[in-house]
Amino acid sequence: MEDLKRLEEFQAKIDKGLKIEPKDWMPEKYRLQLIRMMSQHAHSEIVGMLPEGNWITRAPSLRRKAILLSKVQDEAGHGLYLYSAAETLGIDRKELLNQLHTGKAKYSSIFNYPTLTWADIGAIGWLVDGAAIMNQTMLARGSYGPYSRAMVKICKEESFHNRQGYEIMLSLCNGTPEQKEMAQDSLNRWWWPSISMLGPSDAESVNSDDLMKWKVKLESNDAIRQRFIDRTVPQADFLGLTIPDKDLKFNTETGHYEHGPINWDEFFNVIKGNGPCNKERLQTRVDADRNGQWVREAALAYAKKRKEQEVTA
Ligand code: FAQ
Repeated sequence: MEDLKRLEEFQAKIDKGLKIEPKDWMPEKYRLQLIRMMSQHAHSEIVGMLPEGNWITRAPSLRRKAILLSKVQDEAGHGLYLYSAAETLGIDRKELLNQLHTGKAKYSSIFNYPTLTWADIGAIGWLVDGAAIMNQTMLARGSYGPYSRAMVKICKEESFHNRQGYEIMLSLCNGTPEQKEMAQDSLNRWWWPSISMLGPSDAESVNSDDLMKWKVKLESNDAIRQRFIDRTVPQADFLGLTIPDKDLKFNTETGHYEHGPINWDEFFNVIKGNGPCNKERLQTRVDADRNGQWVREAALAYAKKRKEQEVTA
């Protein structure tokens, strides 16, 4: 009875648009859903550094290199905010990382694709950050205080990432025919993974009902996907590039673009660990964790020593 009353009060608070804070009562399922989603998000930011990091040493100019370095560092910062925000739910960062390294926790499907050319850095900023922003501006209005607040700064930085990506595409499309071809090839490879990264169709989304009832997600996966497509197709037109979807057409009655079938088999195969780069990405993270162990130990030993010195002084 007590729990039922608390549950009603909790839902009433959410329905009023109030935030849930770490010390507030919350149903266990809400806590676990948030840990799942926020940690998956944090892991995505950290693993997401890898495909772009691959091009830092090969950026075509000092300006491009400085921008890319800054973007990749931003992603590290996003991961750290999100791990901190997830820790407010009573789980330790070590445990979260352990779940990533053992394959128990997921990270975004999109980062299991390779970055084959410089144009892929443009396509990631334009499409991947573009899709991420659509989703994250919604999450910034979500019910859990620490998550929604982390999203505000993250979204501002993602907007810069999105612009830098589009600017790379614009330069390539205004360049030589070979450069424009490189941009088109990149769009061909990143389009479908970018629209599927927004999650399975509403009919297949197992978590949406709970998350929407609790206003963690305010819109469904398909609604966000539609908004992303509607915004991105005119941008491709402006670049003079063709979206690789022969069924794509504008419906004048609904005011939306209709798209062809998404290959969900490929999506589910990637999230099961069988994408082109899954094994390499995970191994890189596991190695980075192991190689950084001595740094963490040294930092903790130093902090302990300083504390001891302060006590004796
Ligand atoms: N990849 O029931 P739903 C970024 C899983 S950040 C892998 O619909 P939900 C920034 C899902 O976990 C990108 N797995 O799930 C950046 C569930 O399995 P589970 C990451 C996915 O939670 C840019 C199952 O499928 N953003 O890009 C994916 O209601 C450039 C059924 O799905 C976030 O994480 C996927 N794409 O909706 C960084 C945002 N989609 O866990 C570097 C926060 C679904 O039950 C460079 N997350 N699954 O075993 C969300 O908004 C939601 O979790 C969704 C999925 C919308 C991703």
